[in-house]
Amino acid sequence: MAMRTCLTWLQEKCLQNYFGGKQFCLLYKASVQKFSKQDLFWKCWDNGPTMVMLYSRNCVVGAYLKEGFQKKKIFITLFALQETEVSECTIGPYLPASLFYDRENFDCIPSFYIMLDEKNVIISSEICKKLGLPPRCSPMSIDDCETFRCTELLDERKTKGITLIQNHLLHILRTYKPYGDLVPQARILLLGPTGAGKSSFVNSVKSVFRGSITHQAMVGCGINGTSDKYRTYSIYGNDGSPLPFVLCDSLGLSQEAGLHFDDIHFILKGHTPDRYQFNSRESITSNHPNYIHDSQLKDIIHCVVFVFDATSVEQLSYGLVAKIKRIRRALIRCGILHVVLLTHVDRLDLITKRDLIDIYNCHPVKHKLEAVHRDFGFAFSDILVVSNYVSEWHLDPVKDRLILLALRQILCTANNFLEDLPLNKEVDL
Ligand SMILES: Nc1nc2c(ncn2[C@@H]2O[C@H](COP(=O)(O)OP(=O)(O)OP(=O)(O)O)[C@@H](O)[C@H]2O)c(=O)[nH]1
Ligand SMILES: [Mg+2]
Repeated sequence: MAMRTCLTWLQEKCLQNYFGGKQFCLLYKASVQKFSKQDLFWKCWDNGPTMVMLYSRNCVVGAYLKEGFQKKKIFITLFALQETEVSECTIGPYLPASLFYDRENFDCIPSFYIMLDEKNVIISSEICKKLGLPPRCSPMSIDDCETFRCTELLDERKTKGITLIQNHLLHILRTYKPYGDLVPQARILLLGPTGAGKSSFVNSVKSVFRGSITHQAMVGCGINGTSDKYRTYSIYGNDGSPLPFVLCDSLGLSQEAGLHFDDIHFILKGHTPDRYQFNSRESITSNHPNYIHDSQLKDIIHCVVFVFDATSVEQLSYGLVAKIKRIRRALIRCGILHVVLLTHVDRLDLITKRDLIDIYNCHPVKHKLEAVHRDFGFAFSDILVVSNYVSEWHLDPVKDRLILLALRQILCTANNFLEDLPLNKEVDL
Protein backbone atom coordinates (compact mmCIF):
# COMPACT_ATOMS: atom_id res chain seq x y z
CA MET A 1 0.00 0.00 0.00
CA ALA A 2 1.45 3.37 -1.05
CA MET A 3 2.20 5.82 1.72
CA ARG A 4 0.47 9.19 1.46
CA THR A 5 0.45 11.66 4.25
CA CYS A 6 -2.79 12.77 5.90
CA LEU A 7 -1.40 16.34 6.02
CA THR A 8 -3.18 18.70 3.67
CA TRP A 9 -1.13 21.03 1.49
CA LEU A 10 -2.06 23.93 3.76
CA GLN A 11 -1.11 22.08 6.95
CA GLU A 12 2.23 21.05 5.47
CA LYS A 13 2.99 24.65 4.40
CA CYS A 14 2.04 25.90 7.79
CA LEU A 15 4.40 23.50 9.55
CA GLN A 16 7.19 24.13 7.03
CA ASN A 17 7.04 27.80 7.92
CA TYR A 18 6.54 27.22 11.61
CA PHE A 19 9.66 25.11 11.95
CA GLY A 20 11.83 27.58 10.05
CA GLY A 21 11.80 26.42 6.43
CA LYS A 22 11.80 22.61 6.63
CA GLN A 23 10.68 19.99 4.17
CA PHE A 24 9.16 16.74 5.33
CA CYS A 25 9.83 13.25 4.05
CA LEU A 26 7.32 10.62 5.19
CA LEU A 27 9.16 7.73 6.87
CA TYR A 28 6.45 5.80 8.63
CA LYS A 29 2.65 5.59 8.53
CA ALA A 30 1.01 3.55 11.26
CA SER A 31 -2.10 2.62 9.23
CA VAL A 32 0.18 1.08 6.59
CA GLN A 33 2.65 -0.48 9.01
CA LYS A 34 -0.01 -2.03 11.25
CA PHE A 35 0.59 0.39 14.14
CA SER A 36 3.86 -1.36 14.90
CA LYS A 37 6.14 0.53 17.27
CA GLN A 38 9.13 -1.65 16.30
CA ASP A 39 8.71 -0.67 12.64
CA LEU A 40 8.48 2.96 13.63
CA PHE A 41 11.78 2.90 15.53
CA TRP A 42 13.43 0.84 12.84
CA LYS A 43 12.46 3.41 10.16
CA CYS A 44 13.17 6.54 12.17
CA TRP A 45 16.06 5.79 14.48
CA ASP A 46 18.95 7.39 12.60
CA ASN A 47 17.14 10.04 10.60
CA GLY A 48 18.05 13.24 12.40
CA PRO A 49 15.33 15.84 13.06
CA THR A 50 11.99 14.05 13.09
CA MET A 51 8.34 15.10 13.33
CA VAL A 52 5.67 12.77 14.71
CA MET A 53 2.09 13.57 13.64
CA LEU A 54 -1.04 12.19 15.28
CA TYR A 55 -4.40 12.50 13.57
CA SER A 56 -7.58 12.24 15.60
CA ARG A 57 -11.11 12.95 14.42
CA ASN A 58 -11.10 16.51 15.76
CA CYS A 59 -7.53 17.64 15.85
CA VAL A 60 -3.98 17.20 14.67
CA VAL A 61 -1.20 17.08 17.25
CA GLY A 62 2.47 16.43 16.86
CA ALA A 63 5.90 16.28 18.41
CA TYR A 64 9.00 17.84 16.89
CA LEU A 65 12.31 16.18 17.79
CA LYS A 66 15.04 18.58 16.84
CA GLU A 67 17.71 15.95 17.33
CA GLY A 68 15.71 12.92 16.25
CA PHE A 69 15.19 9.59 17.99
CA GLN A 70 18.62 9.33 19.45
CA LYS A 71 19.34 7.90 22.84
CA LYS A 72 20.12 11.19 24.56
CA LYS A 73 17.51 13.02 26.61
CA ILE A 74 16.30 16.09 24.73
CA PHE A 75 13.66 18.80 24.92
CA ILE A 76 10.62 17.88 22.83
CA THR A 77 8.29 20.39 21.18
CA LEU A 78 4.66 19.32 21.35
CA PHE A 79 2.24 21.18 19.11
CA ALA A 80 -1.36 21.28 17.98
CA LEU A 81 -2.45 22.44 14.55
CA GLN A 82 -5.81 24.13 14.21
CA GLU A 83 -6.54 25.50 10.74
CA THR A 84 -3.35 27.46 10.07
CA GLU A 85 -2.61 28.20 13.74
CA VAL A 86 0.07 26.29 15.61
CA SER A 87 0.25 26.25 19.42
CA GLU A 88 3.21 24.64 21.09
CA CYS A 89 4.82 23.79 24.39
CA THR A 90 8.15 22.27 25.25
CA ILE A 91 8.65 19.33 27.57
CA GLY A 92 11.78 17.57 28.77
CA PRO A 93 14.47 16.68 28.75
CA TYR A 94 13.22 13.17 27.97
CA LEU A 95 14.36 10.23 25.90
CA PRO A 96 12.45 10.75 22.63
CA ALA A 97 11.53 7.06 22.46
CA SER A 98 9.54 7.48 25.66
CA LEU A 99 6.94 9.42 23.66
CA PHE A 100 5.73 5.88 22.94
CA TYR A 101 4.51 3.81 25.84
CA ASP A 102 6.79 0.86 26.58
CA ARG A 103 4.59 -1.95 27.88
CA GLU A 104 7.52 -4.08 29.08
CA ASN A 105 9.20 -1.45 31.22
CA PHE A 106 6.09 0.64 31.97
CA ASP A 107 8.13 3.54 30.70
CA CYS A 108 6.84 6.75 29.08
CA ILE A 109 6.70 10.54 29.40
CA PRO A 110 4.05 11.03 32.09
CA SER A 111 2.43 14.13 30.58
CA PHE A 112 2.26 12.94 26.95
CA TYR A 113 2.55 9.44 25.58
CA ILE A 114 1.33 7.49 22.60
CA MET A 115 -0.08 3.97 22.94
CA LEU A 116 0.38 3.08 19.30
CA ASP A 117 -1.10 -0.44 19.37
CA GLU A 118 -4.19 0.87 21.18
CA LYS A 119 -4.45 3.90 18.84
CA ASN A 120 -4.57 6.27 21.79
CA VAL A 121 -2.65 9.29 23.05
CA ILE A 122 -2.63 10.27 26.70
CA ILE A 123 -2.23 14.00 27.29
CA SER A 124 -2.16 15.68 30.70
CA SER A 125 -4.70 18.44 31.32
CA GLU A 126 -1.87 20.95 31.70
CA ILE A 127 -0.51 20.12 28.21
CA CYS A 128 -4.04 20.13 26.77
CA LYS A 129 -4.43 23.65 28.13
CA LYS A 130 -1.10 24.82 26.72
CA LEU A 131 -1.94 23.40 23.29
CA GLY A 132 -5.43 24.88 23.31
CA LEU A 133 -7.04 21.42 23.17
CA PRO A 134 -10.43 20.72 24.76
CA PRO A 135 -9.99 19.91 28.49
CA ARG A 136 -11.27 16.33 28.45
CA CYS A 137 -9.76 15.20 25.17
CA SER A 138 -7.49 12.57 26.75
CA PRO A 139 -7.26 9.68 26.06
CA MET A 140 -7.38 10.84 22.46
CA SER A 141 -8.23 8.20 19.95
CA ILE A 142 -6.11 8.47 16.78
CA ASP A 143 -6.80 7.32 13.23
CA ASP A 144 -3.19 7.45 12.17
CA CYS A 145 0.34 8.32 13.25
CA GLU A 146 3.04 9.44 10.82
CA THR A 147 6.69 10.30 11.22
CA PHE A 148 8.69 12.53 8.93
CA ARG A 149 12.36 13.24 8.41
CA CYS A 150 12.82 17.04 8.53
CA THR A 151 15.44 18.60 6.30
CA GLU A 152 16.25 22.15 5.29
CA LEU A 153 14.13 23.35 2.36
CA LEU A 154 17.19 24.66 0.61
CA ASP A 155 20.21 22.46 1.01
CA GLU A 156 23.66 23.18 -0.38
CA ARG A 157 23.11 21.00 -3.46
CA LYS A 158 19.95 22.84 -4.51
CA THR A 159 21.53 26.25 -3.94
CA LYS A 160 24.52 25.22 -6.09
CA GLY A 161 22.19 24.15 -8.92
CA ILE A 162 20.34 27.45 -8.78
CA THR A 163 23.59 29.43 -8.84
CA LEU A 164 24.66 27.55 -11.99
CA ILE A 165 21.37 28.41 -13.73
CA GLN A 166 21.71 32.01 -12.56
CA ASN A 167 25.20 32.33 -14.08
CA HIS A 168 23.95 30.83 -17.32
CA LEU A 169 21.04 33.33 -17.46
CA LEU A 170 23.36 36.24 -16.70
CA HIS A 171 25.55 35.20 -19.61
CA ILE A 172 22.55 34.92 -21.98
CA LEU A 173 21.26 38.35 -20.99
CA ARG A 174 24.63 40.09 -21.14
CA THR A 175 25.12 38.80 -24.66
CA TYR A 176 21.51 39.39 -25.75
CA LYS A 177 21.15 41.29 -29.01
CA PRO A 178 18.01 43.12 -30.08
CA TYR A 179 16.60 41.47 -33.21
CA GLY A 180 18.57 42.13 -36.39
CA ASP A 181 20.72 44.74 -34.63
CA LEU A 182 17.89 47.13 -35.46
CA VAL A 183 18.48 49.06 -32.24
CA PRO A 184 21.39 49.11 -29.74
CA GLN A 185 19.09 48.59 -26.74
CA ALA A 186 15.61 47.08 -26.30
CA ARG A 187 13.37 49.64 -24.60
CA ILE A 188 11.06 48.25 -21.95
CA LEU A 189 8.26 50.32 -20.40
CA LEU A 190 7.01 49.44 -16.92
CA LEU A 191 3.35 50.39 -16.43
CA GLY A 192 1.14 49.55 -13.49
CA PRO A 193 -0.82 50.69 -10.48
CA THR A 194 0.82 52.91 -7.86
CA GLY A 195 2.95 50.84 -5.52
CA ALA A 196 2.95 47.74 -7.74
CA GLY A 197 6.74 47.45 -7.61
CA LYS A 198 7.86 49.02 -10.92
CA SER A 199 10.77 50.97 -9.46
CA SER A 200 11.65 48.04 -7.21
CA PHE A 201 11.93 45.84 -10.30
CA VAL A 202 14.38 48.33 -11.84
CA ASN A 203 16.42 48.17 -8.63
CA SER A 204 16.19 44.39 -8.54
CA VAL A 205 17.47 43.99 -12.10
CA LYS A 206 20.26 46.49 -11.44
CA SER A 207 21.21 44.66 -8.26
CA VAL A 208 21.45 41.27 -9.97
CA PHE A 209 23.72 42.61 -12.74
CA ARG A 210 25.86 44.63 -10.35
CA GLY A 211 26.26 41.76 -7.93
CA SER A 212 25.19 43.86 -4.95
CA ILE A 213 22.00 45.47 -3.72
CA THR A 214 21.33 48.90 -5.18
CA HIS A 215 18.46 51.35 -4.73
CA GLN A 216 18.92 53.79 -7.58
CA ALA A 217 15.22 54.15 -8.38
CA MET A 218 13.24 55.75 -5.59
CA VAL A 219 10.85 53.31 -3.95
CA GLY A 220 8.04 53.99 -1.51
CA CYS A 221 4.61 53.07 -0.29
CA GLY A 222 2.65 56.36 -0.19
CA ILE A 223 -0.89 56.13 -1.57
CA ASN A 224 -0.19 59.00 -3.95
CA GLY A 225 2.73 57.21 -5.52
CA THR A 226 6.47 57.68 -5.36
CA SER A 227 7.76 57.98 -8.92
CA ASP A 228 6.59 61.22 -10.51
CA LYS A 229 9.16 61.52 -13.33
CA TYR A 230 9.74 59.46 -16.43
CA ARG A 231 13.05 57.69 -15.86
CA THR A 232 15.04 55.56 -18.26
CA TYR A 233 17.61 53.27 -16.68
CA SER A 234 20.54 51.62 -18.41
CA ILE A 235 22.65 49.00 -16.68
CA TYR A 236 26.37 48.92 -17.24
CA GLY A 237 28.50 45.83 -17.67
CA ASN A 238 31.92 45.23 -16.10
CA ASP A 239 33.62 46.93 -19.07
CA GLY A 240 31.54 50.09 -18.54
CA SER A 241 29.40 49.67 -21.65
CA PRO A 242 25.61 49.63 -21.31
CA LEU A 243 23.78 46.31 -21.46
CA PRO A 244 21.47 45.93 -24.48
CA PHE A 245 18.27 47.01 -22.75
CA VAL A 246 16.78 50.07 -21.05
CA LEU A 247 14.12 49.92 -18.34
CA CYS A 248 11.69 52.87 -18.42
CA ASP A 249 9.94 53.66 -15.16
CA SER A 250 6.74 55.70 -15.08
CA LEU A 251 4.21 57.34 -12.82
CA GLY A 252 1.80 54.76 -11.35
CA LEU A 253 -1.66 54.23 -12.81
CA SER A 254 -4.64 55.08 -10.65
CA GLN A 255 -8.37 55.46 -11.20
CA GLU A 256 -8.58 59.23 -10.81
CA ALA A 257 -5.06 60.67 -11.11
CA GLY A 258 -1.83 58.88 -12.00
CA LEU A 259 -0.31 58.55 -15.44
CA HIS A 260 -2.29 60.45 -18.08
CA PHE A 261 -3.59 58.18 -20.86
CA ASP A 262 -2.11 60.44 -23.55
CA ASP A 263 1.30 60.35 -21.89
CA ILE A 264 1.42 56.61 -22.58
CA HIS A 265 1.06 57.39 -26.27
CA PHE A 266 3.98 59.87 -26.17
CA ILE A 267 6.20 57.44 -24.25
CA LEU A 268 5.44 54.59 -26.64
CA LYS A 269 6.32 56.76 -29.63
CA GLY A 270 9.58 57.86 -28.01
CA HIS A 271 8.72 61.57 -27.58
CA THR A 272 9.12 61.72 -23.79
CA PRO A 273 12.56 62.71 -22.49
CA ASP A 274 14.27 61.15 -19.48
CA ARG A 275 13.37 62.97 -16.21
CA TYR A 276 10.17 64.41 -17.68
CA GLN A 277 7.98 65.57 -14.77
CA PHE A 278 4.56 63.99 -15.20
CA ASN A 279 1.36 65.90 -14.62
CA SER A 280 -1.73 63.78 -14.00
CA ARG A 281 -4.01 66.49 -15.38
CA GLU A 282 -2.34 66.98 -18.75
CA SER A 283 0.12 65.10 -20.89
CA ILE A 284 3.34 66.36 -22.43
CA THR A 285 2.91 68.47 -25.57
CA SER A 286 5.23 69.07 -28.49
CA ASN A 287 5.89 72.53 -27.00
CA HIS A 288 7.75 71.05 -24.05
CA PRO A 289 11.42 72.20 -24.27
CA ASN A 290 12.78 68.63 -24.13
CA TYR A 291 10.10 66.98 -26.29
CA ILE A 292 11.81 64.49 -28.63
CA HIS A 293 10.52 65.50 -32.05
CA ASP A 294 12.54 63.23 -34.27
CA SER A 295 12.08 60.02 -32.34
CA GLN A 296 13.55 56.98 -34.04
CA LEU A 297 13.21 53.23 -33.73
CA LYS A 298 15.69 53.21 -30.85
CA ASP A 299 13.52 55.70 -28.87
CA ILE A 300 10.17 53.93 -29.12
CA ILE A 301 9.03 51.28 -26.66
CA HIS A 302 9.64 47.70 -27.78
CA CYS A 303 7.82 45.89 -24.99
CA VAL A 304 5.38 47.01 -22.28
CA VAL A 305 5.38 45.28 -18.92
CA PHE A 306 2.23 45.60 -16.82
CA VAL A 307 3.38 45.33 -13.21
CA PHE A 308 0.87 44.17 -10.56
CA ASP A 309 1.18 43.50 -6.86
CA ALA A 310 0.10 39.85 -6.53
CA THR A 311 -1.40 40.47 -3.08
CA SER A 312 -3.81 43.16 -4.31
CA VAL A 313 -4.35 42.48 -8.01
CA GLU A 314 -7.84 41.14 -7.34
CA GLN A 315 -8.82 44.22 -5.33
CA LEU A 316 -8.10 46.87 -7.98
CA SER A 317 -11.00 49.29 -8.39
CA TYR A 318 -13.41 48.82 -11.24
CA GLY A 319 -12.28 52.11 -12.77
CA LEU A 320 -8.61 51.16 -12.67
CA VAL A 321 -9.26 47.75 -14.21
CA ALA A 322 -11.22 49.47 -16.97
CA LYS A 323 -8.34 51.92 -17.52
CA ILE A 324 -5.78 49.09 -17.77
CA LYS A 325 -8.02 47.20 -20.20
CA ARG A 326 -8.32 50.33 -22.30
CA ILE A 327 -4.53 50.70 -22.41
CA ARG A 328 -4.21 47.05 -23.32
CA ARG A 329 -6.73 47.35 -26.14
CA ALA A 330 -4.76 50.31 -27.51
CA LEU A 331 -1.52 48.30 -27.35
CA ILE A 332 -3.12 45.37 -29.16
CA ARG A 333 -4.54 47.71 -31.80
CA CYS A 334 -1.10 49.05 -32.67
CA GLY A 335 0.76 45.75 -32.32
CA ILE A 336 2.84 46.57 -29.23
CA LEU A 337 3.63 43.39 -27.37
CA HIS A 338 3.18 43.28 -23.62
CA VAL A 339 3.57 40.92 -20.67
CA VAL A 340 2.59 40.95 -17.02
CA LEU A 341 4.95 40.96 -14.07
CA LEU A 342 3.48 39.86 -10.75
CA THR A 343 5.50 41.20 -7.82
CA HIS A 344 5.16 40.81 -4.02
CA VAL A 345 4.66 37.03 -4.35
CA ASP A 346 6.83 36.61 -1.26
CA ARG A 347 4.00 38.26 0.69
CA LEU A 348 1.32 35.79 -0.35
CA ASP A 349 0.08 33.62 2.53
CA LEU A 350 2.28 30.69 3.45
CA ILE A 351 4.86 31.18 0.71
CA THR A 352 8.23 29.77 1.70
CA LYS A 353 11.57 30.52 0.16
CA ARG A 354 11.55 27.10 -1.46
CA ASP A 355 8.31 27.96 -3.26
CA LEU A 356 10.22 30.65 -5.13
CA ILE A 357 12.17 27.85 -6.85
CA ASP A 358 9.05 26.36 -8.42
CA ILE A 359 6.82 29.40 -8.10
CA TYR A 360 4.58 28.74 -11.08
CA ASN A 361 3.43 25.46 -9.52
CA CYS A 362 2.71 26.94 -6.13
CA HIS A 363 -1.03 26.97 -5.27
CA PRO A 364 -1.46 30.60 -4.10
CA VAL A 365 0.51 31.84 -7.11
CA LYS A 366 -1.51 29.69 -9.52
CA HIS A 367 -4.67 31.33 -8.15
CA LYS A 368 -3.19 34.75 -8.88
CA LEU A 369 -2.23 33.75 -12.42
CA GLU A 370 -5.80 32.58 -12.96
CA ALA A 371 -7.16 35.86 -11.57
CA VAL A 372 -4.96 37.97 -13.88
CA HIS A 373 -5.88 35.77 -16.85
CA ARG A 374 -9.59 35.97 -16.00
CA ASP A 375 -9.78 39.70 -15.13
CA PHE A 376 -7.54 41.13 -17.85
CA GLY A 377 -7.36 38.41 -20.49
CA PHE A 378 -3.57 37.99 -20.48
CA ALA A 379 -2.30 34.60 -21.65
CA PHE A 380 -0.82 32.45 -18.86
CA SER A 381 2.50 32.25 -20.68
CA ASP A 382 2.70 36.06 -20.64
CA ILE A 383 2.43 36.32 -16.85
CA LEU A 384 5.80 36.41 -15.10
CA VAL A 385 6.46 36.26 -11.40
CA VAL A 386 9.20 37.89 -9.31
CA SER A 387 9.98 38.73 -5.73
CA ASN A 388 11.75 42.09 -5.78
CA TYR A 389 14.64 43.05 -3.56
CA VAL A 390 13.13 45.41 -1.02
CA SER A 391 14.80 45.19 2.36
CA GLU A 392 17.60 42.70 1.81
CA TRP A 393 21.26 43.47 2.30
CA HIS A 394 22.52 40.58 0.21
CA LEU A 395 21.60 39.00 -3.09
CA ASP A 396 19.78 35.70 -3.02
CA PRO A 397 20.29 33.23 -5.91
CA VAL A 398 16.67 32.09 -5.69
CA LYS A 399 15.35 35.64 -6.19
CA ASP A 400 18.01 36.39 -8.81
CA ARG A 401 16.89 33.44 -10.87
CA LEU A 402 13.26 34.62 -10.96
CA ILE A 403 14.27 38.17 -11.86
CA LEU A 404 16.55 36.95 -14.66
CA LEU A 405 13.94 34.51 -16.00
CA ALA A 406 11.39 37.34 -16.14
CA LEU A 407 13.86 39.67 -17.85
CA ARG A 408 14.74 37.00 -20.42
CA GLN A 409 11.06 36.60 -21.29
CA ILE A 410 10.61 40.39 -21.52
CA LEU A 411 13.58 40.71 -23.88
CA CYS A 412 12.31 37.81 -26.01
CA THR A 413 9.00 39.68 -26.31
CA ALA A 414 10.85 42.86 -27.32
CA ASN A 415 12.64 40.85 -30.01
CA ASN A 416 9.35 39.45 -31.28
CA PHE A 417 8.11 43.02 -31.64
CA LEU A 418 11.25 44.09 -33.51
CA GLU A 419 11.06 41.05 -35.75
CA ASP A 420 7.46 41.90 -36.63
CA LEU A 421 8.24 45.53 -37.20
CA PRO A 422 7.94 45.87 -41.00
CA LEU A 423 4.25 45.06 -40.57
CA ASN A 424 3.87 47.47 -37.67
CA LYS A 425 5.81 50.51 -38.71
CA GLU A 426 2.93 52.76 -37.79
CA VAL A 427 2.78 52.71 -34.00
CA ASP A 428 -0.33 54.79 -33.53
CA LEU A 429 -2.46 54.99 -30.44
N1 LIG B 1 7.58 42.20 -0.23
C1 LIG B 1 7.70 42.85 -1.39
N2 LIG B 1 7.60 44.18 -1.40
C2 LIG B 1 7.74 44.80 -2.61
C3 LIG B 1 7.98 44.10 -3.80
N3 LIG B 1 8.08 45.00 -4.81
C4 LIG B 1 7.89 46.21 -4.25
N4 LIG B 1 7.69 46.11 -2.92
C5 LIG B 1 7.40 47.20 -1.97
O1 LIG B 1 6.22 47.85 -2.44
C6 LIG B 1 6.31 49.25 -2.24
C7 LIG B 1 6.12 49.98 -3.58
O2 LIG B 1 7.20 49.67 -4.44
P1 LIG B 1 7.67 50.64 -5.63
O3 LIG B 1 8.76 49.94 -6.35
O4 LIG B 1 7.92 52.01 -5.14
O5 LIG B 1 6.35 50.62 -6.51
P2 LIG B 1 6.07 51.49 -7.81
O6 LIG B 1 5.24 50.66 -8.71
O7 LIG B 1 7.32 52.03 -8.37
O8 LIG B 1 5.19 52.65 -7.18
P3 LIG B 1 4.93 54.16 -7.73
O9 LIG B 1 6.23 54.72 -8.15
O10 LIG B 1 4.36 54.83 -6.54
O11 LIG B 1 3.95 54.02 -8.83
C8 LIG B 1 7.67 49.51 -1.61
O12 LIG B 1 7.50 49.60 -0.21
C9 LIG B 1 8.47 48.27 -1.97
O13 LIG B 1 9.46 48.02 -0.99
C10 LIG B 1 8.07 42.66 -3.75
O14 LIG B 1 8.27 41.95 -4.74
N5 LIG B 1 7.94 42.10 -2.50
MG1 LIG C 1 7.95 53.91 -8.73
